[in-house]
Amino acid sequence: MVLKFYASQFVAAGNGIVALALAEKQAAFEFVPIDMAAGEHKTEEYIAMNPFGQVPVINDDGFAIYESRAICRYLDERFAGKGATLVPKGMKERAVVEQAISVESMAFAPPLAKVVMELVFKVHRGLAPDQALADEGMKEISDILEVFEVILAKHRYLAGDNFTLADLVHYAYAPMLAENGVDIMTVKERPNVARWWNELMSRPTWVKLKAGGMKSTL
Ligand SMILES: N[C@@H](CCC(=O)N[C@@H](CS)C(=O)NCC(=O)O)C(=O)O
Repeated sequence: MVLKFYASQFVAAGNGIVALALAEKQAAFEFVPIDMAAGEHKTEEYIAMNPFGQVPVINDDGFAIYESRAICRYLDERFAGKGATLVPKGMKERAVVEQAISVESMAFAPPLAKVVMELVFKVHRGLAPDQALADEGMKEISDILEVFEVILAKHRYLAGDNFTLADLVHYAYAPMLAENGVDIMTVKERPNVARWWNELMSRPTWVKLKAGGMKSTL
């Protein structure tokens, strides 16, 4: 029974959160690096696992699944009883986690993707960012973080006092901001967001992953 993890080498985006979920679950897996520049995510064999031709994918002994958040939920059940519990079993606790994940995917991720495109990807490619688009995205992110500030004044993490998938999904793109000189997650005007984010960024599983990359543990 081999669980294979297909992703790019970069600990970021969907690849990063699946790698973090695997680390949190202390899961043994075979890492299959996908060379996207060479189009390895567009081969017939790969498309058979993910018809969208995107990373990440996991293949659990012939059962292939894509979409990073769905993969994380699967891993939490697949490795139930090992490592951190990412999605609690209680109906109400789980609903609160799902509520926060919905906010992340529907409200937080879209403006974040806009800002990362303009201020990270374009800059790395030597292209001029569209500053108006970036500013619009930053304003949308700030508006959401204002609400996070209220939520995080009440408890340590987004869905209560335990680290859950609600927090984990935020590792996808937001770390790229500070890595590229854009500070929005730790501004002093939002002390509870800053406390939460600093805690996430210094979480041992994340620090180890960023330092060592997607380690194969099989
Ligand atoms: N919603 C998907 C997004 C996956 C995604 O956009 N993957 C990018 C890399 S971060 C990709 O494979 N891009 C190549 C392509 O679309 O051809 C997830 O969370 O897994």
